[in-house]
Amino acid sequence: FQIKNVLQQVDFYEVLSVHYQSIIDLKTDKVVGAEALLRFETAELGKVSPAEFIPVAEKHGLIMKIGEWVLKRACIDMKPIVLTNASFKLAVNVSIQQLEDKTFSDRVKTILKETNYPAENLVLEVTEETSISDSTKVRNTLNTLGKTGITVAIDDFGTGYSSLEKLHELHVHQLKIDQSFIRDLDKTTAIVRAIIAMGKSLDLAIVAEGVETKKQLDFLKGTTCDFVQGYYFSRPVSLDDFIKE
Ligand code: G
Ligand code: G
Ligand code: MN
Ligand code: NA
Repeated sequence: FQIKNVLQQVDFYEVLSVHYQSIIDLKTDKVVGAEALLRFETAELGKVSPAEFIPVAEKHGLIMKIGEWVLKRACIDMKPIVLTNASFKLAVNVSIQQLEDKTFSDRVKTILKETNYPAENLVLEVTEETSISDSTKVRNTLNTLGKTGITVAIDDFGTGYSSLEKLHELHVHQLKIDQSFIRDLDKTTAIVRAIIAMGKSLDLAIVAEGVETKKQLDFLKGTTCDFVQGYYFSRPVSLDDFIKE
């Protein structure tokens, strides 16, 4: 209730900020991108995780506005980096509700135009849910976005129910293996190998999330996984700290 009131009554820039977490190329060990992660903080409520306030925003019809705010902020923030590193990719999370809105792809295009940010340098991350491949609205939005040159990634892969084959029919280019698989690698080695092999056979780029140890990294270096992300390299940090890193 309080989160809802704040989001409805206060300008987003007063309570929201965007942090960035590096994404690293496994072959070169170089930073090749960053994921934008929303942060919410007020004097009264303190820090509230997006896992808590995003569902509130979705429930009260605020997710489109918040999603546009994050995307625009992140494009402005990352533009200078893209200018000096043409292959740098900014990844922004979007919720299914945004993809179900038929104005979404036009709104994204407008933001890219306004910020003069290249579509080729943007990844939109969609959490894997059953509805992704079944919804015609989502399918249409992903197809339209795919044609603009934007990369579409399936986030938290392995936690939902979509088959890789179904995903391949959508305009999806990247899989992000859910961090729970990396955390429990002792038990999930075979699953992780299988996800990477299947993903690669469908020409998808693979990102492993939640890499926290050298051991996890060394395992992944022995696979054809493309990119890694996690506390071992960097936590999500403010723009200032990200630029310093
Ligand atoms: O950064 P953190 O681990 O607290 O993020 C928790 C969850 O919130 C993750 O699933 C992440 O994808 C999601 N999230 C973070 N930022 C955004 C955002 O800008 N939009 C949406 N839809 N989800 C976000
Ligand atoms: O659902 P999504 O993958 O977008 O969520 C990303 C979330 O995971 C962010 O909130 C980020 O803070 C968190 N995160 C990123 N790297 C690590 C990590 O190495 N370990 C853990 N436990 N969380 C991480
Ligand atoms: Mn994500
Ligand atoms: Na996510």
